[in-house]
Amino acid sequence: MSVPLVYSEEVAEAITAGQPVVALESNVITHGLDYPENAETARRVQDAVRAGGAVPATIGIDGGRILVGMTDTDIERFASTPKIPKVSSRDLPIVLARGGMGATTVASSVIAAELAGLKFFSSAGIGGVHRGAERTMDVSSDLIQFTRSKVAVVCAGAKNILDLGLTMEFLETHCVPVVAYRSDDFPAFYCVSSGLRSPHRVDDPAVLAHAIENHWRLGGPGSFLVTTPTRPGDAIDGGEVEAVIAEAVERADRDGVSGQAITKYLMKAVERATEGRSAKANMAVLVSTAEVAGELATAHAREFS
Ligand code: PSU
Ligand code: MN
Repeated sequence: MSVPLVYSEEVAEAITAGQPVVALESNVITHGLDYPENAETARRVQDAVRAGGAVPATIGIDGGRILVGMTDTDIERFASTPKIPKVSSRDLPIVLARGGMGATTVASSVIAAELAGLKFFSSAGIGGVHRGAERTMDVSSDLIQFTRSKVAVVCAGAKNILDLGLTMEFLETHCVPVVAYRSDDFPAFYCVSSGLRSPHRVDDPAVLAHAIENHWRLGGPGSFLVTTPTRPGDAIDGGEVEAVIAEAVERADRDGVSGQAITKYLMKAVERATEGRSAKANMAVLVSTAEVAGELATAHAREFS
């Protein structure tokens, strides 16, 4: 018996027609933004995938089943229902068995994408190695899942509340390809650059599609990471937020905030320090990443279907 997947009509039709589909996470809806901005943003992200030429498949858990594609009604429900649990890969079997709703992280969403036969997934910010991980061992399951699920992950890097140098090292050690699409550096979510150069730059979507397939033909067991930076006009200056983050990381340590709660704690600190500008930048990068993912999935389908 396999895990039940429930496809939205739009996604089911796209799969039948061989159209490109981009999977999206739902944890960003329930835990990343507040209502009603989260619902509005989730809809705009889906529209951005469509503008890129592909069909969006927002992933979520409901009543013991994995939703592959959400309607506007589903999105409204996920966005407005309080206390939907964050479901990462290791939580997935339990939440599915228990029933009820669950919001998927990048890790659990790529599991669902692979099960559903979808080759592309997009999220503006992936999880990574946390600052101080040498003491806390806080490394996101997202990174582990990238070593296991054959999905192309389009993102704007990861937030610089993480240790992006260590995150890049982890990806290298575990043979996860990283390509900066039409850019040179590994981006840092709403910052155009993390200050780290990406190991590869590719400008041609067709070349990128072939690189992704080559990874799997060569026996690569997991994901292929593609980064696309936010547009400079929507970006936040990395230097500006660095001091705030460093201070908030120390404060979190003193207050005993760790584990699953740390990301939200640090994001709120940045939001206060930038007087809400980071929230706007957050929305912009979610939308621009999804649009590029739609374009890349479309180019991939052109090469391989
Ligand atoms: N990065 C963000 N915002 C987020 C997340 C990551 O900028 O909301 C979420 C994503 O769903 C990601 C998850 O998959 O946090 C990683 O959580 P953890 O570090 O607990 O694995
Ligand atoms: Mn963690």
